[in-house]
Amino acid sequence: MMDLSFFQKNGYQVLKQVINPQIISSIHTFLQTEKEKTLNCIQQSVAFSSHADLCEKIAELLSDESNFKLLDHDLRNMLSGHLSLESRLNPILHLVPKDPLIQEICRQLLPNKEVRLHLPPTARFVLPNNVYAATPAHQDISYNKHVEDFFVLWIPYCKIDEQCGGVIVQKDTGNLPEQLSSEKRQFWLNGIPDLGYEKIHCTMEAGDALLLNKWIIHQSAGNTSDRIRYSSDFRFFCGNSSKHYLDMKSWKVVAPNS
Ligand SMILES: O=C(O)CCC(=O)C(=O)O
Repeated sequence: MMDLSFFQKNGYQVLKQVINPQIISSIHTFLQTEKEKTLNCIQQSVAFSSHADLCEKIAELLSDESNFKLLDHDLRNMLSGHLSLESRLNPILHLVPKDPLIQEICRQLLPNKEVRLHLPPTARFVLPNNVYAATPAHQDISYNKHVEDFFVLWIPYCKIDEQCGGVIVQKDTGNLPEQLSSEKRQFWLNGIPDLGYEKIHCTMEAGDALLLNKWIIHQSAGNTSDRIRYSSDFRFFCGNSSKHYLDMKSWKVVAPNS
């Protein structure tokens, strides 16, 4: 049994070296290739000469929110560092839920329940200084109203240090009720105002994973390094869902109302 008591008490926990190096390497290679496809797609709408040039253009666009609102949803998704839906639905990402250690974690956190994986997982490539690829402070409950009992596993495919960014959690918020005051959103939901909790940047090595419960307030830390940050997050849940999920017994994709 893995010791998940810190998570149970605090709503987050960095799990050291729980993801098999082969899985990290296969998914990392996949994400690198898919990132190229995504950048080619972006190039058709926003011409850029380098990653730095693209990030400057994104920042420029962002400086006028009304401009940004006019952009197509898929383009905004890509500009915010998300890979395309097609990439995120690739079964290579199922290597994570299929791993016996991950299944053990699921059994421990959702005992005696049929555990399912929300589809698609999120898969991100965060270019250095892409200011738009950053989630404001939120609780995952606010983004996941379609499932009741769930937890998130955030997995980086590179070293996460002070410069590369990643996830900042707010200490002592693991049992806080939902703080969202309005469902209104531009792209991200409006950030939760600073409530004064201590902020902890979860630095990690490739192979580590970050567990988050649905209440913990967290946000992205910007990527100020010269490396692209690759990560994915998996939402494991039990019970019903009104969206697609992966059945973790039959490994079949289940559509809503089927
Ligand atoms: O990857 C990130 O930048 C933030 C991830 C996050 O906030 C989340 O998974 O809810």
